[in-house]
Amino acid sequence: MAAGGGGGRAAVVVLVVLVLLLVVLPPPGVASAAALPVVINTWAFRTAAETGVPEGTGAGGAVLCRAARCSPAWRVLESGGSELDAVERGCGQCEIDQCDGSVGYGGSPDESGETTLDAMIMDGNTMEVGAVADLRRVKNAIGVARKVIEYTKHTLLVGESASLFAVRMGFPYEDLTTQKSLSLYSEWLNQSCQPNYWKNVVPDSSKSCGPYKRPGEVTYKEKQTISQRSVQNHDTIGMVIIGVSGTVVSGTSTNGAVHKIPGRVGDSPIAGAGSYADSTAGGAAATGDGDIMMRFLPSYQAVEYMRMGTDPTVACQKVISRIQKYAPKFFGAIICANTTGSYGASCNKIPGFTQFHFMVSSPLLSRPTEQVVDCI
Ligand code: SD4
Repeated sequence: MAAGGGGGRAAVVVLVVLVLLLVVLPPPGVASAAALPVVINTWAFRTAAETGVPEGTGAGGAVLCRAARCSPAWRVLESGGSELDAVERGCGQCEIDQCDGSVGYGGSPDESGETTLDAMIMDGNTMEVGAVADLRRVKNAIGVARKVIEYTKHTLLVGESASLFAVRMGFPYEDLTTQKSLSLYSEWLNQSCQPNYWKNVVPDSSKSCGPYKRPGEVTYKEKQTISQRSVQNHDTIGMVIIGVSGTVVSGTSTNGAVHKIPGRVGDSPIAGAGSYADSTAGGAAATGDGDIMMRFLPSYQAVEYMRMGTDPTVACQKVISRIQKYAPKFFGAIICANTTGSYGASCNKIPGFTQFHFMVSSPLLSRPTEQVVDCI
């Protein structure tokens, strides 16, 4: 009798534990509402270590942002800030820290040696977008993008006029050139301006510097090559946040493609390309060779796949596959999150780029956590 009573109690305890586990833990791969908010961002752009000291240097001596500095978005949410505040702060810190030399000032000099910036921010509740492209002499590109939402009825401002707008909004004019960008520029000049983004011009752009002209007739066709951009000179910070109430926001910031032709704008400030947010479906952000990726509006497409119920990882993979059909050697990756807080990522496998790292913060993780996916 006593043994039977003990067995009964044990069974009840086991049952209670099982019920608790079912309530507390989300099923694998599917985050419950308890898992919100979620902050995800491209690359291992963590917010820097608690010491605030960068942990190391990347290719070309670029500072690698680690732990709580590049993405203090989480702290904004924790202190009651909005999701838009958080994405602006997270990407803005990367601009200050010049994450990997490809976000913020002093990176990716164009053909004239100047650094120019692209950024966007999107509110998935109102579907408002603020974006700046080819922004010159202003460091806080995502901050200016936010002002486009707050103080204009426009979506995208570009070039010198975007800079004038920024100054009117109180941002300082600053030189974006640094010793590093100057030396990247002079190395490139010394290498006969290789690589560059011209084709079908004279003199032959694969051998010499410009100025280039249209030839009398086109004498050769561009071959499909591995993207000039690569894991060595990545890349954009793209961030997606799903707030506790399901608000979805996204943002990007980058200094674009190194040695770009002046005037070139990449995918990052283009809604649906660089990122997309819709609080009725999810959010996505892309990174990589924007000249190719923007043709496919991958972030919009990923969100639409998620709206149809596709798992975020699969949505990301489907987007990458669509691009692969036309540009099998493109360099690129995408992160996706749906409104339940489930997330995923995918990337195109090319030599030297077989895995993609991204950062996740969520209540299920005790700290911002680097995650990795195999490219497809
Ligand atoms: C762009 N996707 O401007 C951005 C950043 C980049 O390789 O250059 N990525 O294309």
